[in-house]
Amino acid sequence: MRIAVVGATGMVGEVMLKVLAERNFPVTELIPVASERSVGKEIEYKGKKYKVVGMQTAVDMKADIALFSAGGDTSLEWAPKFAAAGTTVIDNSSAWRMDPTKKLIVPEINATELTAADKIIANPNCSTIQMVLVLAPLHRKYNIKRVIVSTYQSITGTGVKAVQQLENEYAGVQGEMAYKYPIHRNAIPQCDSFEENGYTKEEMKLVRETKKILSDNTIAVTATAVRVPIVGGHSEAVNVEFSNDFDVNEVRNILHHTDGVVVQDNNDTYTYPMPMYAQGKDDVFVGRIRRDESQENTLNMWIVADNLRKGAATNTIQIAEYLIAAKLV
Ligand code: A2P
Ligand code: 11C
Repeated sequence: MRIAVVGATGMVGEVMLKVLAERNFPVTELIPVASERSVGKEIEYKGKKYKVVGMQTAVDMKADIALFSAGGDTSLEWAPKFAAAGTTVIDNSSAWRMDPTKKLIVPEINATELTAADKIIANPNCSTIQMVLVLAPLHRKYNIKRVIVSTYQSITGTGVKAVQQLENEYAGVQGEMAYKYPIHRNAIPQCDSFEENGYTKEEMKLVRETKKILSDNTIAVTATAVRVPIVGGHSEAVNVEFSNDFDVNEVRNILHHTDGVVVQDNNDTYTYPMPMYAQGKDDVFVGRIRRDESQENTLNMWIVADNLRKGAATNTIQIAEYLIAAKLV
């Protein structure tokens, strides 16, 4: 497979290169792509150096698959050009996710929706992916009525400039601010900009993308997304109300048998997921699984994942792996 990585010099792009190498993805030719600023710059893949090319050059090279993580505007402008050249685009930005003509894929849940006609495929938002991976098997079994999620999101979701801001604050150095406020010793109840309804874009992604991925508009979702001074991954406190009653041990057992999910749930041994330990891993970790005693048929969980891995690069590459396995590229 001839693979273009669009945004190869960025935070997610770098993780994509790492994950492609780790998974021994069948790359016959790697095409690292970034903005004109980076053309000619060298990146390393499996010990070999590759020169970054610009967008038009990459379109003309007609790769089999292009993995995009270069921001929404770049995707809106360039994904159709790659697709027109015959390249299948898997896009990690928010540009195409809610477009009814595009599929929004978490491979363990809905990859079978894909066909060879899907030339631009959307990868969901990081905080949505980790939540729906846990919700999907529970929805099938107990039918979800409502989800209330509160997130504790890693600064890596904002990008390199946020990591730099935190490091500057640790060192007591003045520098450029990624956020309006200090993030060290803080929790900022705003991820991304606000929408008209008073919610942030990140909160509304959790609402809208969940319904689309689970193919069920009847699921009610409400979210509060908070940025915390953490680098390893996103954490989520998730409260789920089902139509049907459940047994907590059966829930653990279902999740234990769910691909991509690891249950870490034992109070006696203080075992529960934490971003420090999820960092660098491809799984979604779930723990603190307990009945909500304030309401019927309702469950509380704590879900953690590396937002740059399963939340972004890994999920994108798993979609590409599915396309190859299903002979759709
Ligand atoms: P560049 O390094 O040349 O700016 P991050 O999310 O970590 O900021 O990374 C964004 C990625 O998207 C980088 O690889 C960046 O390349 C790339 N990128 C940003 N703007 C464009 C653009 N207009 N065309 C192509 N790539 C872009
Ligand atoms: C964050 N979820 O943590 C964002 C980053 O729609 O792909 C990714 C934004 C997106 O701030």
